[in-house]
Amino acid sequence: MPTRVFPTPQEIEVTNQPFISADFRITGLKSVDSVAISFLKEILPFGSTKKAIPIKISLLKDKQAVLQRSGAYRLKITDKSISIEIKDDRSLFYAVQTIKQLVSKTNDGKIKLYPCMITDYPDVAYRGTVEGFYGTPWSFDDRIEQLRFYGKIKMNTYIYGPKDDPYHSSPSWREPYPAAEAKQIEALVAEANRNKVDFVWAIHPGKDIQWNKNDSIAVLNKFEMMYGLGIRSFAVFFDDISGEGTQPEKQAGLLNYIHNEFIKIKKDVNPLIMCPTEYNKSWSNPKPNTYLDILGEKLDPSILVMWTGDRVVGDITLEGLNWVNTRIKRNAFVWWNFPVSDYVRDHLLMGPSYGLDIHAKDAMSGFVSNPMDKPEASKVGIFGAAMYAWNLSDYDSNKEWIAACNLIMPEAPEAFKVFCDHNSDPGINGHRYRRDESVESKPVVEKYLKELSEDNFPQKESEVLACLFKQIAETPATIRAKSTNESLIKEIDPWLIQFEHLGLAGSVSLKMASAWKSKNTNDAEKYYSELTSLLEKMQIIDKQYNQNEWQPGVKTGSLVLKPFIIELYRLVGEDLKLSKNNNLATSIIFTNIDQLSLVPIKTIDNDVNIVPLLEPIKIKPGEYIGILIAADKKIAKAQLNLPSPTRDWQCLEWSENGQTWEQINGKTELMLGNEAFSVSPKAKYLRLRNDSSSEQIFNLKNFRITTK
Ligand code: LOG
Repeated sequence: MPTRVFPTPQEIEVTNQPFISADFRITGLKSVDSVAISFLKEILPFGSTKKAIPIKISLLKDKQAVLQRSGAYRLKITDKSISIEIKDDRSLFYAVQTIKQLVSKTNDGKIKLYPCMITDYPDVAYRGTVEGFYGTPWSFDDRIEQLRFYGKIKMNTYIYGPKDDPYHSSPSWREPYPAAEAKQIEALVAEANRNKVDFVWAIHPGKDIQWNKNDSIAVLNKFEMMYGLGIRSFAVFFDDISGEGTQPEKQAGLLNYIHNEFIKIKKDVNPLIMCPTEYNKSWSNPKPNTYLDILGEKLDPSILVMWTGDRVVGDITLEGLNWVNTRIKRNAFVWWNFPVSDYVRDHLLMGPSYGLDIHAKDAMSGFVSNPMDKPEASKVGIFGAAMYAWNLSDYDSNKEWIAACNLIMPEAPEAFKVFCDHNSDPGINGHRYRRDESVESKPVVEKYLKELSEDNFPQKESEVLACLFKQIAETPATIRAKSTNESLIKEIDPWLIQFEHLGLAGSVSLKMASAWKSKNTNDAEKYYSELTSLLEKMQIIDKQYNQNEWQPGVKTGSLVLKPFIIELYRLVGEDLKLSKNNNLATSIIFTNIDQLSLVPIKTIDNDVNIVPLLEPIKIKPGEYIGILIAADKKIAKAQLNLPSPTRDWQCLEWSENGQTWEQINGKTELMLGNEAFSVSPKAKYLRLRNDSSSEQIFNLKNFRITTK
């Protein structure tokens, strides 16, 4: 049998009797896409002998609606002829991609093909990615490679919207790109076209837009400039803004203006896409006739509206889509925040793309994944998204995850799977988004600990886990030695280093527990101290690599394996009285704002920080945000940067017991600065409270305490 065709075609019948040929020729339609044809010529040898198998290209005659979709094709291969029926250029390109997957070569270089009949079309019209994360945007080379990858997996949309491109957002959205960058965009558009990907250029003007003619024209002018660079698809994002820019009537007014004055006038431009300010259910005003309904009512029906689901980061469900679709009066264009990691930068999200409803194909107009700032590593998650959006009912996240690992690291697929399997969960985060990790090892770890707690030695589990940790320790070297994908290795390098140590620490922890259980105290102590230095080494790696101001460090195996090792370390240490007075008490966030309750605290030596948030935070009257410091610490100083449009609501206070509070006067002006100020030596708590009678909004840039 030939290898599998991906994404899974809607209808496919393949025989298992291949034929062999060394010669093909094209007949039928003459004016077809030359890119697809030259690509076909790379796959199949073309000649003109009598025996050449004709490849006939014709238009799909079927009037079935699904076969009228862009990209639909029918491919019929027999040992006498190949017929490709197409709807458009994209169809031919996809049919050729499919042929490429079906072809194999004989020893003497001839082509081996299996007769088959495939009828294929996408379930979702727009499928792709949105480069929409915060942090360093992808490079030019990264993007070229992504566009080629999308062509292979039949994705047709790349939305360009990196938050940290100043020409996409404030301050420079009104300005043209500098010449060198403009040239690169032109080249990217050309590559996108070759791969039948719509390069959608997005603007993010809402931070400082003025609702007047000048700024409407400014958006239009910028779009005109981008049109000049070859862009034929446009988007306007209003996410993560506050104040003036958030008004739905004004947003709809601008978008309709762009639709009428630009999109409709240019005959070759795709429908406009917008990202609303209330882009997920948890942030939406549930009352009727509010933001989403106003957009639904006012926006031209052709404008596509993006949506991240019930939460910023979460599953996509039919129920959730139905909820928003009713309000926006159209099918939502899904912006899936996976595998993006800009809110958990010390983790990699390499696991399966699951949490996607396979019954939702008629409830969405598009489906794009927001990836990590690491383009190559993101391919695992993106592959799943592509398979899902092409054929929902066939989608199996685990099967596609395995296929992704095989495709992305064909030189070492097993090692790559091990790496991805234990680098999936984002850890505790403000979005409360967690992912499965170490799925097969988890029950073994649980059984192991249960047996230990019942005073048995889990011999079988110990052996299984010993194998696993050995494999983990060897995985980074295997990946480095075998993979030819240098960019990928570079992206994941810190995690490879940490992963090796995780494997080593795991192996030692098992030996330690085994010696301890068999009352071999000498060996147990020896392994204990070996484990201590490995754990210290892991801490050093965490402080040395991937340092950034958000979530610095390198976490791996953080859902199952690392906690397991720590648990063994604690058990043995306590029992043998070896623990080095590890003070487990830590500082915690002190807040009654729901959105913030799980936001982690980052402690480095005496520096205690609330991990900053990307999006603005709403604070109701009486709500507060602060820190309760670790039991054995004292507050030396504090430093805050919590910008807000107004400041008279901000009441800064400290407490010794969390019950009675003392106000710190005259400090609110510091809220915008970065100057440190001192706090009473008795303080254990420091918080900022909304002392006004209305809801306020602020950005959590810096909330830092220095302890002593
Ligand atoms: C941003 C996005 C960011 C993502 C994950 C949307 C529509 N906007 O909270 O730029 O990458 O969440 O952190 C967002 O998702 N804001």
